Amino acid sequence: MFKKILIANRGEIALRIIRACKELGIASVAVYSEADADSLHVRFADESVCIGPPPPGESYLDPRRIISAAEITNSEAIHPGYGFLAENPDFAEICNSCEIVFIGPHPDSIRDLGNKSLAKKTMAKAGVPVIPGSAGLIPDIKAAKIAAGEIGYPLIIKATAGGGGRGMRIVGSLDELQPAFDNARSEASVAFGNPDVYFEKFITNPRHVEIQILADSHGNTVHLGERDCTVQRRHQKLIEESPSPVLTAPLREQMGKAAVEGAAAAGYIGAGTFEFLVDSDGSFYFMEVNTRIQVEHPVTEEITGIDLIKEQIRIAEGEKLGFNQDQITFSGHTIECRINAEDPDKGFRPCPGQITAFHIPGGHNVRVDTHAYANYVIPSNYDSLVAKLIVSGKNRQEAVSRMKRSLEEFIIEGIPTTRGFLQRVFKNDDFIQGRYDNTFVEKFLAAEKSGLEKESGPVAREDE
Ligand code: MV4
Repeated sequence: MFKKILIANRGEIALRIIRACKELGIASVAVYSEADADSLHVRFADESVCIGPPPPGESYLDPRRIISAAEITNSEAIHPGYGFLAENPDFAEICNSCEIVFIGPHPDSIRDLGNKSLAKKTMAKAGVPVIPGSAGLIPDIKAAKIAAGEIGYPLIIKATAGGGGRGMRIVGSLDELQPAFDNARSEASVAFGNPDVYFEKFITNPRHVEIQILADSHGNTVHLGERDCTVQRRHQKLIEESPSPVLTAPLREQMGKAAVEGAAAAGYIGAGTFEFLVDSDGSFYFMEVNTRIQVEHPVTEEITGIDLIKEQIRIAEGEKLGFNQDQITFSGHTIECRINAEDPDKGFRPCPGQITAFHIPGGHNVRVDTHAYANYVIPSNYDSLVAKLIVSGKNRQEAVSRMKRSLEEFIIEGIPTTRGFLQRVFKNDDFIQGRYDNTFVEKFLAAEKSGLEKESGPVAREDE
């Protein structure tokens, strides 16, 4: 077993990893920037090292500073959390060459799955359904016209180095093709240092449903069901839940099997997430693999009872998974809301600053993952996540009602947050009924603006 792990991250996820280390009897090392000296991850870790000034490039994103901190503290392994260096194959490689275990997949897996066009080919070869589109990269406008002729319109242009919605272009007709192709390539070149793009048929009004997998280094791979992350705004997830309101048991089994077979075919080791689009007639298509622990992982932890961070650590130690697919069971319903320091009235613009009052909701089946506390100052250098509110119930109706109650109890003063917006979503009849697609937030905001959005009445009692 590892004696000491360095956490190359900050905020709630650093705390989450420190908690797992404590329960496993592993010492933890926090790294922090000058902007995070008063952060809870620094207080709760066994040791801490200041790694530089507030800009991420000079602290959390600099492999040299992280590796130095690991070496001076004799850390045997590094957990990267999410964001920052979590999906950087070069960093994973540097860790391994310094004889520090990178808690995550092999660098080659991160690199190959980070190439979205290659990942799609790998998955198609493994029998995973993929979105119809070009066989690979589209090198020039001549190839673009041929591919577009085969795929038809509307189509979507995606950057192979992109992901999470960055660098995409929807093309409605032939006359839009050339400018969209040129713009997509130059945007991808600037954003990712790689202009390569591929084409797909554009799926209208899909849902984003992702499958969590775990794979050990002994060839065992399992899935832990799905998370429905359809409620997003500009590719930022706002609400995640499991089970997905649209998945039937056979569909869950098919998608789970596809993810497990895809992971096995890629030789994947560790925790991973297979993202799928589910269209309005229940067909599912692979999109991409996230090779990190995700923000919304607690949703899966609550419905399965499995601690995903501990599993990541055990897998990195070379242990076998302690369960097989049949031993993984799903119980009840879990919903997560992300509470961000953003002003929904001003286009969700980030609003860092001092939290003057902070009270978290409690009671049965309520979990709050946060690094915030009263008088904490949210620095302006990092993301705006203040807290994840995760509630569970015996069914969706109970979880929805518990989320409403918990959002009401949550007090955050001093900064604008997304709490009030979330409260309004939980009064929307379509949301309450689980009827939503990827255009939900946009339409909800438009309806509110025009005064058409009306609250649903009181939720029917369960015995009615
Ligand atoms: C798509 C799509 C429609 N058709 N691909 C957005 C996130 C990134 N991983 C891929 N995304 C999409 N890919 C095809 N072929 C629509 C989206 C999309 C989306 C998907 C799920 C949830 C919200 C979304 C918001 C905008 C676009």
